Amino acid sequence: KILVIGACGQIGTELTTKLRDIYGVNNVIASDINTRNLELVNSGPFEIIDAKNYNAIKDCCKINNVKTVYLMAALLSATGEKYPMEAWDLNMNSLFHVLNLAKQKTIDKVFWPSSIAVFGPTTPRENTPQHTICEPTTVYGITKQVGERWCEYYYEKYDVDVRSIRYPGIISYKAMPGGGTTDYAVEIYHEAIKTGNYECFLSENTSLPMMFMEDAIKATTDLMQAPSENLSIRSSYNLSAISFTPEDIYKSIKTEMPEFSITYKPDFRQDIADSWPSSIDDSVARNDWNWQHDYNLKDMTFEMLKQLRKKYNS
Ligand code: VAH
Repeated sequence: KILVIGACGQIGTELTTKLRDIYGVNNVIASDINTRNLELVNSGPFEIIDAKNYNAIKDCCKINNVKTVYLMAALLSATGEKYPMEAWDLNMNSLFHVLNLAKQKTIDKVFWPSSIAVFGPTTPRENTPQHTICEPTTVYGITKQVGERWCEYYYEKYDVDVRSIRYPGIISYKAMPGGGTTDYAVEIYHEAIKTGNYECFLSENTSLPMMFMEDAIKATTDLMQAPSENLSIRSSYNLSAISFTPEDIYKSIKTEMPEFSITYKPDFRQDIADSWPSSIDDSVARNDWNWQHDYNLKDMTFEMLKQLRKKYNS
């Protein structure tokens, strides 16, 4: 069976649904620290698990014969700057718990998300390579950089089959993102439908690597299904699809909604965004497990606006 920790989050929500489509509802246990996503809670097996609680995770795995864990719980970049020690505690200890369960063979496969946040201001910003300088300047980025080192260590030292992706910003319509710097790229679509204008917390020319959720979920399940011998990276794979700026999104929304307006009011998240690359080289993922993104900005905008109109019944 499969356990998704942090299943109520932005990625966890859609990942759980996709895994249930592939493996069957009753073979995928969703868990989170609370039941904030009632639709998910009522859609199949669900357990309240605090990702910092080793025994809670171990008991769930043993009782339900869980063999694969997707660890999706974390405090993201913006929240991590407000609560540094909580971010270190959750992001690191949850990873240790799951890696140790794999080391002792309670489970036999782990997915753990990393992020473009592992890169910092000294990293080459254009087409950032798989192997490069990583001096992250956020707590979140530090936890992801160190987490990658631990994943590779557990693979090399204890033969733990842990797999990871450095997610770019992810845009989706089903569940809201939780405290990230790229959240503007989700909020802007909601505001376009709800109010017709958006005050953006990043400057108009801030280019960041981004991806539509459908592509992120495809990448995650493709990586987890790839033959282990094909994988040359056990820290975390660079992955990207599209890079764009707030102005690019604004213009793509405007083609469908000519009356949409935007203002720019950068806040503390501008410094975080400025420390990250503007585009990523994901050729290693494309070579190792045939990664290929499907959605460009135009397709994503079309889908986001269509789905959000339905959601807001407008
Ligand atoms: C964040 N959405 O903004 C997350 C992600 C690449 C960014 O890690 O913190």
